[in-house]
Amino acid sequence: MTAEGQSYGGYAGHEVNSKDDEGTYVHVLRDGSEAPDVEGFGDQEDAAEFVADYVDDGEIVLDDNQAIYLFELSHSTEGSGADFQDAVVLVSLETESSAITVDENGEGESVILCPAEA
Ligand SMILES: [Ca+2]
Repeated sequence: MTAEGQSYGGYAGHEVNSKDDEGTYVHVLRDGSEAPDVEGFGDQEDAAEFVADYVDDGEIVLDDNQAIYLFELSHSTEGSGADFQDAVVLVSLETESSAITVDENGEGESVILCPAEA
């Protein structure tokens, strides 16, 4: 997943990719992760405010199929401007399986059952 900031102060918009930039411009929070502890730049909200609904006792609480991505879209991960709330994305992966099975009908012909009959 890619997020791009608007251009500002002579800088072009910064494109940040959740895979390529993980650990630098992107932090991924899973169930049990420490809640973010970084102040919002200027009068912006702290990253923790954005994920407050998913924090209990200082820890992130998510289902196993969920993750929260915190994007920093400025051009630096240092200093007060790097507040990791320029884009905050909750991802919930669909876990219901939709396997297709092949079975035989009463006449010995292969038929596809969809959705699967377990
Ligand atoms: Ca910000």
